[in-house]
Amino acid sequence: MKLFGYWRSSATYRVRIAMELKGLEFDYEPVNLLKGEQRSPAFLRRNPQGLVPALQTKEGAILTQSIAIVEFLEERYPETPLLPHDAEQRAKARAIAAIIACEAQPFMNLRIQTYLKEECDFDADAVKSWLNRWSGGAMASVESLIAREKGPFCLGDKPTVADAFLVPQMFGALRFGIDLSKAARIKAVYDHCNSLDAFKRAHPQNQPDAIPG
Ligand SMILES: N[C@@H](CCC(=O)N[C@@H](CS)C(=O)NCC(=O)O)C(=O)O
Repeated sequence: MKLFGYWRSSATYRVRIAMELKGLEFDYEPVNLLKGEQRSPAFLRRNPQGLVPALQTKEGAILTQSIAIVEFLEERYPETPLLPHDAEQRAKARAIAAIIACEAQPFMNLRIQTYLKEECDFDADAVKSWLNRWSGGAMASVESLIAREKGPFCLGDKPTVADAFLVPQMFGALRFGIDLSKAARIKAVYDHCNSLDAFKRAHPQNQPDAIPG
């Protein structure tokens, strides 16, 4: 398999975590978002949406959208499942992934940030308060969903898709200076995940296209 992505893209980071947790081998082809390579004709042929990640399967199909890619990996490679056995917990894991992918991360996206700064004249403070309201609000919902869960991960003692989505979101939240003073359980899960080899291998700073920082 080949993963097209960008080191600091949180949606790519989700897929890397899922693949690492499942022990899958894959090649990685960087798409430099800052240089606009996601809009090149070659990449648009792979993903007409002009977004990373895209995953080329062993059969040569190109899959897009991190939720769909992770669900594909779960179906095609069911060993080391990333969805809980219990149906209610499974729904909760999917809900956490959906809150992050649909309601927290999109506001941090490069094209949205560029729009705010270039077309809405948002300065750094305005961007930060906007992000705190919308992304921070979604993170608060995740915190309340997992607050009473036991175990070192979002939902118990095994990593699930909830962790694969939460860790990149937290990485982005720290980068964008989102207020996390009321996210104690999220922070504990984040620290635990980052102590594990699979999460370390998936970390943005450990990618070949990373800019050391
Ligand atoms: N909903 C998509 C989001 C993909 C996405 O937003 N990718 C970002 C990087 S995290 C991107 O390619 N941005 C390029 C741009 O904004 O031009 C997914 O989950 O895969």
